[in-house]
Amino acid sequence: MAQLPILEFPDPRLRTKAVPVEAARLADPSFQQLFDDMFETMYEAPGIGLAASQIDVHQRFMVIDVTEDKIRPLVFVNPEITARQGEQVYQEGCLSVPNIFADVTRSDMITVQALDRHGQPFTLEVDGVLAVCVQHEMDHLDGKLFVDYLSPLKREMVRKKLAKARKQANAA
Ligand code: GNR
Ligand code: NI
Repeated sequence: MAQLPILEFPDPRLRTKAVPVEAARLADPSFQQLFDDMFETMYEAPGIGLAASQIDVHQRFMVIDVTEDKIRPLVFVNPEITARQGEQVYQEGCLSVPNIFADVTRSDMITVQALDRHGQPFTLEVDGVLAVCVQHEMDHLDGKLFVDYLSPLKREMVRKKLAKARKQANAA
């Protein structure tokens, strides 16, 4: 097991559009190791989701566990949202935009189809924070970040705040 470094805004690599996973690759032990390492990285952060894009792997998969006790680890490979209903506003954060939080409006309830870590297709109807997280991670796979929903002025303030925090961390 290993913790992986997480790319941070405004790293241009976070803007990469991820390509579909070839399902045959899931039989590869190194791919399975990657899932385990992503869960370890997410749990240690701590976070409730992690998209491959954030660890500089530009293929369409992500891991999520929104439970307090790490009892529902979910892997989504090649996820697609097939239905949406309603709207919800949730205060989001992102491991690639540390210590920044902002309200984002997304679909309230979604149906998502994906492959699990072994290549088995599944369909899940989700709402609440899990629905938020699925949409947030799928945005990463398209090179999109939650700060993109903010005004350009606010996004620039976020960029400056992170640059300052990094500078201070390096000076210490
Ligand atoms: O850990 C995370 N928490 C979170 C809170 C509100 C909305 C979305 C998220 S996802 C985030 C982890 C992350 O950055 N995933 O890409
Ligand atoms: Ni994120």
